[in-house]
Amino acid sequence: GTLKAAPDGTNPPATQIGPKERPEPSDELNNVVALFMGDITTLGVGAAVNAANKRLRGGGGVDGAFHRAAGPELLKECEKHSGCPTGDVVMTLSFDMPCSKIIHTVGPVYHSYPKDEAERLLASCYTKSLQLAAKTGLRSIAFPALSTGIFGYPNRDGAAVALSATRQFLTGEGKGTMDKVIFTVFLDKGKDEKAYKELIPLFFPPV
Ligand code: AR6
Repeated sequence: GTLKAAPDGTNPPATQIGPKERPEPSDELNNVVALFMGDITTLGVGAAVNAANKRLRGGGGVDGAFHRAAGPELLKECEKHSGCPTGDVVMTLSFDMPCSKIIHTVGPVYHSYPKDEAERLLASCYTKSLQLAAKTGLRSIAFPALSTGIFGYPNRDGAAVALSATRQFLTGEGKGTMDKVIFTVFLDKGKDEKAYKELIPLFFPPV
C-alpha cells in the first residue's frame, strides 16, 4: 500500500496500489469476496465473466476456454450481437457451462491507451459486469483477471482495479446484491495469485 513519488516529484503515480485510506473492515463484505485458483469455466456461479474481444467471435486465453466449455452454440449466440465496445458488457446464455449466464466484457488493450484511460476502462468492465449480474438477479459472479493476459495489463495493477471497483460497488449501489464475488487466478499464473493475496487484505481488511 505504499505510494512511490514520481521521479520528478510532480506527477501523481498512474496507478494507485491499494486504497487511499484503510477501508472500514467488514465481515459481511469479507465473506462476499473469494479467491479461486483454477478454471473459471468449471464454476457453478450466477454469472461467469469472459474476457472477450470487441468482435465477440471467440479467441485464445480464457475466451477460448469459455467457447470450448460452452460448446458451439455460444458462438452462434455471440454472432447475433454486432460486438461489444471496450469497457462494456454483453450477457449470453451459458449452454454447456455450469454457470447460469455468461457476461462477456472487453478489457482495454493496455498499450493502446494512456494509463488513466486504461484504468478507467478496466474498472468499467468490473463495475458493469457487477451491475448487469445484480440487475439480472444473479447473486454470485466470477471474474478472470481481465486484460492481464493477451491484452498486457500489469497483473498487480489489474488486481487493484478489480478490487477497488468491486469494493465501490458492494458498498454503494450494489449493497446487499451479491453473495459471492470470486476472483479466479489460473493455475499457470503465480503472479495473479500473489497480487490478489497481497491486495485483498488492503481493500477488504480483516475485522
Ligand atoms: N480460467 C480462469 N482464468 C483463465 C483461464 C481459465 N480457464 N484461462 C486463462 N485465464 P486472457 P485478456 C487467465 O489473455 O488479457 C482472447 O483472445 C489468464 O491466465 O484470456 O483480457 C480474447 O478473445 C489471464 O490471467 O484475456 C481477446 O482477444 C486472464 O485469464 C483477448 O484474449 C486473462 O487473460 C483478451 O485478452
